Amino acid sequence: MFETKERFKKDFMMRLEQREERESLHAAYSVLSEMVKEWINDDWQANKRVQREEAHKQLYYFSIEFLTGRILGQNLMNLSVHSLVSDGLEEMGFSLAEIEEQELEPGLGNGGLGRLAACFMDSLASLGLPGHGYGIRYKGGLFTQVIKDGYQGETPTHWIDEKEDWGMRQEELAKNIPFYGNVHLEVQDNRLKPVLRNAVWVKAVPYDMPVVGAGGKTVNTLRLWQAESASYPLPEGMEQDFYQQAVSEISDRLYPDDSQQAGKVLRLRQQYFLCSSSLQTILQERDYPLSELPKHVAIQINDTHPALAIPELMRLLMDEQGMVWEEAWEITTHTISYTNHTILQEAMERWDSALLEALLPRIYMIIQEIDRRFREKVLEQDLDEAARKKLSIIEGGAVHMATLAVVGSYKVNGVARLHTDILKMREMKELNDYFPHKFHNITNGIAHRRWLVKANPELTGLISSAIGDEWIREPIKLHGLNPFAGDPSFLQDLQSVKLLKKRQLAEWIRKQHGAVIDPESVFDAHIKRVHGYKRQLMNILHIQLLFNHLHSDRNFRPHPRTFIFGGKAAPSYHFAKQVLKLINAMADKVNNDPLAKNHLRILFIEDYSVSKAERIFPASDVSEQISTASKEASGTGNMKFMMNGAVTIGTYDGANVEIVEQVGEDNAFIFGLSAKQVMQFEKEKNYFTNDTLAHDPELQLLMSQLLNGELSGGEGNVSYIKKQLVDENDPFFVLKDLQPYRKAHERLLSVYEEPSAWLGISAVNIAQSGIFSSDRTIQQYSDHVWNLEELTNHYT
Ligand code: NTF
Repeated sequence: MFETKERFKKDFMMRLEQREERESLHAAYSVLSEMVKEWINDDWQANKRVQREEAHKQLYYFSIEFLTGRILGQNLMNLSVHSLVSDGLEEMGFSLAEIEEQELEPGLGNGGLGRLAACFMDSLASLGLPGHGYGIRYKGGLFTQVIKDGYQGETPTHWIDEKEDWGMRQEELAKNIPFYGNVHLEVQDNRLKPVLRNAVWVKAVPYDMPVVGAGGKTVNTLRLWQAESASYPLPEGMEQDFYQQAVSEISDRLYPDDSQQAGKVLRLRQQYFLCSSSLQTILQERDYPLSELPKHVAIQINDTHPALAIPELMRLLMDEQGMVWEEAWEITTHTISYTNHTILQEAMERWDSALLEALLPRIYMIIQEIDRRFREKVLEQDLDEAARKKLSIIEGGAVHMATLAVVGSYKVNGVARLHTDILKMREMKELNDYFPHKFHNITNGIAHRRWLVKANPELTGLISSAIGDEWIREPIKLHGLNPFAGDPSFLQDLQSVKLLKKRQLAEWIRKQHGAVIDPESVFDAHIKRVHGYKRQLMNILHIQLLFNHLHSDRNFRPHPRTFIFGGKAAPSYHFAKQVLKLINAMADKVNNDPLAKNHLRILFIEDYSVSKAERIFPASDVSEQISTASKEASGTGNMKFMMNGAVTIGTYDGANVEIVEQVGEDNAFIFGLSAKQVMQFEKEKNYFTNDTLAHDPELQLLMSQLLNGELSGGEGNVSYIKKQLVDENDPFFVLKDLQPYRKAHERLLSVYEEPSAWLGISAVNIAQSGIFSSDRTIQQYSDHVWNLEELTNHYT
């Protein structure tokens, strides 16, 4: 099919001609994706066979989110036929880019956590490692953001087109999951056994998606579960309609909260649904003795959302397989490992005990027993009451999922060095003292194949023309680019590529949003979820400072800048929604101001998504990574910008620390409070907004402009913003860091005005970005946690 261009053209046309609406782009998409699926299928089946026959250890990555982005283009690229197909289509009068746009984008994630899972899938397959994903096939992905009068509205996103789905329904592999009911102790086979009576059963049906690695040989599986009615009798008194409604809810939609615990029973149902169906499958598919499970299987839980895997594996091993507690615990705690992705208190999962007990009575019993046994052990140590509390799984009427996750796994990792240090020294200090060898760091990474090779073919070409293309297989070899940071002809080419990507973005924005932006201006991008700690507010306040400066000082006429924002606010997060409105209101004001508009532009990109991100990263000059130090566990957007040659303005937070370590302080613009200072203020509770405002008339003016509506042109309510900045003493230190931020921007702009210096910095950023490939991340997980072996047929 894809052996030669001519063969591809012939096959493609033959199939297209059989389609009813053969003129439509959608038909072209349908034919092309059908061909790719067929092409992948042989290798997929072969891979499954080899992985079974060679008894390779398998990794299963449990995650409540997989933010894959569009799939067709990614597969074409990893199959190494992207340019063949693109050229072939062009000769027949089609555009591959337009065809790719036909694919409905699965938005099965909120942000970094879900996207990380998708990058990991790509790296596992590309490294030839047997690693698979288990997740949920939400019918509604993350909501579509619609901006009306500057406000965010949300509409449901339905991404599933059953006919075109990349997932294959595997009816015969369905599993049944019990909820509610009561546990009875009954005598079976001469021993007392807990039996669940009167449960409500839900059927989990898997949809399997092939995950093709680079080179096309390794094809792993991403299995997404869909909830359906089970053919079990309903508990007494339950109506069929009610049941069906409750069942379909489970995989109906993704929770739209990023860094915020929802605490809703539906979310808990989703979590158990994922864990139980996945674990049942793993146990049933095995052909080795159960006691050897840890030798054959590694399970990674992506944050605490799948932490119920721990008591569920215990349940299956004891209640269904007849093991005793000690043996089941030994196996569980040698199979499961846990990644922590946040220390924000509001994101820490704590489930109300009564709610958990009612929904999952047997699971709750097991959690109680894990807690009881662990408490007993802890009592053997000489610890004070406060420390003991921190080591309790059930505490204050709630189950602390992070504690459960740590106690029940053999390794726990944070996602950037600073984050892991904070976990070990502060957030989970007591647990780390108790389990000194469990905690370790593995810094996040990104799939360079999607974020550089696919998103920026022009830059990819330039890099390869300078240093060859081995870096695509081994991204650390981007180091070879370092000497080019002083090579004027390379830098000129780099500038041309950036300008081209900026023009492409500007053109797309003109078409999509009707807005005009100037590719000669500095593109300064802040794209991520809207959140207090990510400080979009600080960015917008800084723009107002610039606006004031322009109007008060005739000599201040800075190089034109376009401030690009993109991101969604959780629907119930009022503060974030006010910030979002403020950005749009400021955009109206600034973009229409006769003086300011020559120097400043603000653009809010509606409904930020993976595919939009693929356009923005390559076109950006400046990467805004300005979270309050200590709050952003890692960040991964920072790495995507860097790899595309954007320069970081940011705080010493998350992976920014390691980015600056790679490029050196001269090649990034760092400002503001350190994590240590922030944590000190938090501990002593001795920071007051007024201390910052007292000696700063500029900030006083800014605050009055914010509060009297002048900043937003009289548009929008800022009550939540006021509450946070004034009444709550600015917990994210927006005002405290504002002047240092402004100075960092001044330094940045002065370097930008010297192209050779700026481009040199940009080149160093690209050259030093290889370490942030998720290939490196996955290799570390494999070496230090999972112990996987490369498949033998990889790259043959
Ligand atoms: C996110 N965590 C962190 O906030 C990001 O800093 C990090 O880059 C990603 O995880 C991936 O590790 C979450 O979304 C959650 F759910 F943990 F709050």
